[in-house]
Amino acid sequence: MSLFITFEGSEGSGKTTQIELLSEYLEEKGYPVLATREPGGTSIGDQIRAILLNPHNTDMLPASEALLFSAARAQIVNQVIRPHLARGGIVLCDRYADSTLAYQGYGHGLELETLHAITALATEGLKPDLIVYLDVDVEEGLQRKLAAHNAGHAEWNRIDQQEAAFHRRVREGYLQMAAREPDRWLVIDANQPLEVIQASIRAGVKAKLVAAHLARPGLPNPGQMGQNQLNSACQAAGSGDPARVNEQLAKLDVGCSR
Ligand code: Z5A
Repeated sequence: MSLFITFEGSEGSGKTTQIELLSEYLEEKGYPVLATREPGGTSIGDQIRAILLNPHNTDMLPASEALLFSAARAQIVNQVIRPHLARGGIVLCDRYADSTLAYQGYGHGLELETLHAITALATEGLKPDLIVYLDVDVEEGLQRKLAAHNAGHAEWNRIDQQEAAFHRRVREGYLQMAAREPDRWLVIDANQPLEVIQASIRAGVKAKLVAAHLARPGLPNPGQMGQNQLNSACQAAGSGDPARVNEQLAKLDVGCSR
């Protein structure tokens, strides 16, 4: 059983923090977890990252950005993500293709159809099972990132320095994409305390683990009844209420931890 989970959100939304907490939790449960990030995660990807985020590269065109992010993505998908999924592991990736749609598409105004085509080439069609979107107010996120930068814990990169209107378009783009595919996107209010956000993420991941478990060949078909309960569990996860999702999962005749 493999699971591919990506984390999306504006700067300072808390992706890195939440991935670390989720990774520890899943490892404790015995799952083989690989946490990685974009751009980067491979030798070539890290070199591309340095070009992309260098604050001095102020004349970089949006099209160049889209192609460079996609080149780094092609490397990480082929060399890191697919191999781990093929071994039955769980991949947690800090940003993925939806970042290109949000930043280069909605943010910079590049044509979404073209970006979908480039992305399909880079990912060979690999899509996440779950996209966790941490929705933070743009100003709050930028303040968090600036505070982390001033404390020496984060870079202040070329894309951070875009104007606030750009960051608002990015957020709006994310919300539109999430609204179109509610079964794959888990939208969480990231203005909340860390533990509340983590509890909602775990609830959503548990629901996906149960779904992946049920889909394994050789297991009894959950039947319509089980499927309905599973759908309720996934919807409860979307509501951000861990108690509700646990209640729904308990009605299913499967465990969600190994
Ligand atoms: N980009 C793109 O344009 N196109 C693409 O295709 C891809 C990326 C893949 C990568 O930057 C940039 O590339 C990114 C998008 C663009 N834009 N920018 N800038 P990056 O990798 O350097 O950074 P990032 O992905 O944007 O993440 P981040 O800004 O570093 O933040 P984060 O990982 O989401 O948050 P964090 O590091 O966990 O938390 C930030 C601070 O907030 C930290 O001090 C935390 O302690 C604090 N924090 C976290 N959660 C909370 C809560 N809940 N309350 C209070 N404080 C909190």
